Amino acid sequence: MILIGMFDSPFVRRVAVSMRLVGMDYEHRNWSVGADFDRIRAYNPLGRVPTLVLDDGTALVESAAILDWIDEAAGERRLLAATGLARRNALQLMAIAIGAAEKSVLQIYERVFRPADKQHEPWLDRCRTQVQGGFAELERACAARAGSWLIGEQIGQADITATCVFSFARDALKLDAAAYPHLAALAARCEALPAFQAVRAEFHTPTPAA
Ligand SMILES: N[C@@H](CCC(=O)N[C@@H](CS)C(=O)NCC(=O)O)C(=O)O
Repeated sequence: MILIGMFDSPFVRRVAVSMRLVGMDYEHRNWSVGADFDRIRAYNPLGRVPTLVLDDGTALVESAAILDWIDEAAGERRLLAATGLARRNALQLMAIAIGAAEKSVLQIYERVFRPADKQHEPWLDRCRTQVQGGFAELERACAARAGSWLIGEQIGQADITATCVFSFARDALKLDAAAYPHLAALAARCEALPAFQAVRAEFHTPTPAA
């Protein structure tokens, strides 16, 4: 299998961490959404990452859909409960985290892909408010489960996604981690694991292809 995308992306990283945690091997293509846009489009019509190319050549796109496939293939090692309240609660936390990630990425793209005179501060402020709202909600969930995993008794997809998004925002947006102490504690616990350390990358500002 081939995983396309850089590990500074929280979407790519949550897929990479998950594959490691369930024991799946992959080759990595460290392609940038800026400079390698055309190479990525050869596998994904949207030109986005993550893209996971299966051994039969099928290219899976969109991190949630890829994680769904990983969980199905992982069987008992799955990272998201198959049914019930644990699944619903985890999906809600993941949705909040991913929403915060999308609004973080949009702030970066406003600066990278738009000329300076076309950047719109009120839009950036709205994104910042949304990111803060998302992290505040995750902080409440982490505080309620302090010292434990977000759902259940072992690490799961909610922990992985919350950590990948939080670490990304801290690196890329200089998010004030001290404002979210319980989330920071969860992230520190996850980041200490080999599966996270193996796919850690400094944030790299994409450069649009010429
Ligand atoms: N909803 C998508 C979001 C993926 C995403 O936004 N990836 C970024 C990299 S962090 C990307 O491909 N950006 C290029 C673009 O959207 O044109 C997912 O979960 O996979």
